[in-house]
Amino acid sequence: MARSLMSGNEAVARGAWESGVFVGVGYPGTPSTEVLENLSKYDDVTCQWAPNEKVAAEVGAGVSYGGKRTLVTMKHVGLNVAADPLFTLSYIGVGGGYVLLVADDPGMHSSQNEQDSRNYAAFAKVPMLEPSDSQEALDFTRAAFEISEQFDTPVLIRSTTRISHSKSLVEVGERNTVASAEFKQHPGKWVMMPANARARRVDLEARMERLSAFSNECDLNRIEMRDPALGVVVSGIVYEYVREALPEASILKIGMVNPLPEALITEFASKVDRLAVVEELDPYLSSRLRSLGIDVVETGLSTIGELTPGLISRAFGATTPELRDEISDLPPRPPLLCPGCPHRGVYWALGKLKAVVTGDIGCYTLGALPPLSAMDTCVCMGASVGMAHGLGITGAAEGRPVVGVIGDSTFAHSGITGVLDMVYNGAAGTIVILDNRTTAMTGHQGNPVSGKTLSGAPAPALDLAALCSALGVDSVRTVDPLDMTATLAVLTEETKRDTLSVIIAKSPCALIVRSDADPVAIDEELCTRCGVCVRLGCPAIMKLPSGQPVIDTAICVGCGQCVQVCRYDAIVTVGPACDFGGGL
Ligand SMILES: Cc1ncc(C[n+]2csc(CCOP(=O)(O)OP(=O)(O)O)c2C)c(N)n1
Repeated sequence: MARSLMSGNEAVARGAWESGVFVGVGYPGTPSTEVLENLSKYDDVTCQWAPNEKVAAEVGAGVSYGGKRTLVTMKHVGLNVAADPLFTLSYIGVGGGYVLLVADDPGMHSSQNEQDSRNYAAFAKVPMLEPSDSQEALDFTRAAFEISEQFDTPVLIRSTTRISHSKSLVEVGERNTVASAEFKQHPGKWVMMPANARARRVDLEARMERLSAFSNECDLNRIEMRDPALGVVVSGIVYEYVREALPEASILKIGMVNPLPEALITEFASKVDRLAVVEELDPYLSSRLRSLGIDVVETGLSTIGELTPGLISRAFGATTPELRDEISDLPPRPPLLCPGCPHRGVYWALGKLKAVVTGDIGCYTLGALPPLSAMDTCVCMGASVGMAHGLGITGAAEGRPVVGVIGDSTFAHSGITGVLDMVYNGAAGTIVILDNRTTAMTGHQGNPVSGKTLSGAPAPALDLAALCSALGVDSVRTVDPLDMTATLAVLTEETKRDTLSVIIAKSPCALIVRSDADPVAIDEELCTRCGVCVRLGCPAIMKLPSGQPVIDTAICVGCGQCVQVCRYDAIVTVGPACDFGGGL
């Protein structure tokens, strides 16, 4: 059997491919993104980015009803967006196997909140599998497709950042060819109107009963008996941590976290003197165990953020081995907009206008950080538009313009309906679409605005200006945000309107279009150390202890934004800094 070093995300993709998956569909979001990117490398699978997770879940449903296997991928907050179809898909069940991979982000490495998606499995009444390493990521994905078809249900796989992004050895197999069924009319199953749904609701409970029996018998859950003095119940990455922190402890490793193997849990509890649950985020397992009448010892471990072997070891009073929690001697590296980032020009102009800026999620969220400090809110994808509308209604900005800023991918994801709402309700305000031609934050995925598919093939690029005009927006203008003067002028004019306007700030991400401009440097004779260039927050511009700003020509891409804000003409072009052309 061939072995390969794989991340959890690569292994899920491999498991789906081996399962004969026909279509992979999702929306990018850390830490889930690479699942679909890897699945798309297999020639015999159709893989697509959808504009958002709800659409992805529905495309997957269509594939499944057509009798083919499908993998749907998203990050935890994406499941909020996809929750509407999911909660009814559980009634309907599947044609071909339907597996939805959701990746949680404990510790919020790259997310606006922490969510424990295990709750979704219980809430939506769908089975959920939770792997502990890359081998299980592959094996559980294969198992998930089997369970989906055997029990006629969508199946969730829950990953977390450490599973998705850590690599371990995986034994890989061959691709199964799955017999395909054709779509057959079956209104009682496919059409969820009240009369049909009431019947399926009863079936759903019966299915969960059958799945509970399966959970007790399957090899996804297992008892590892060691010292019976302490038994620990775990799932996911925490299994690895507990093995390292408490090598003598007996373990009940739960791979199927919904429905739980209640008989197995009771059996394990009877075999150990003390029973503990160690889990990241919500007390999902411990509260279920307590509701079974099982005594669970308090560990004192936090329900906030990630666990580590060190934290677990200390919670159980263990002194050895010495487990380090984090590498504390690394200098902090705050995230920054890249040199040459076109978002910077918009934030500079918004700062000049003292605008109240409702923000959104993407690279441009970094505009909230000093020195730009030009974004006042950030909630979830698409929220900038609705919030600009709501804040506008209150009049609380007291004469300051209210401006919503939203990236191109985010606009396609969930900004369009917000603009429609503003038009429909006669709202005033300004929305800036930061069109950098890509989904930069998650690694430059194509989207409906960029006109590139997941495989990089050309696709029709959404004409944002035409769309906004068609929605009924009074004024739609396009600017190049690298032209700071023009951007400030357009923003000044548009924010004075008492109707709705949309400004499309269009310039490609500095990481996708390589600059051929020469880098710039500061002429210290002319520089007055006023600090305006430093306040652009460009990583290429630093301030020496003397107060003198200097430009690191090795990372300057010559975008010219600092040249435009310098009132003393002290920033000048120099020759290429390095033989790779001075660009990124
Ligand atoms: C519901 C949801 N899905 C996915 C994500 C992950 N995510 C964060 S920002 C972003 C898109 C950013 O692209 P864009 O709006 O084009 O802005 P850019 O990063 O290019 O500036 C995505 C997909 C999320 N935070 N929430």
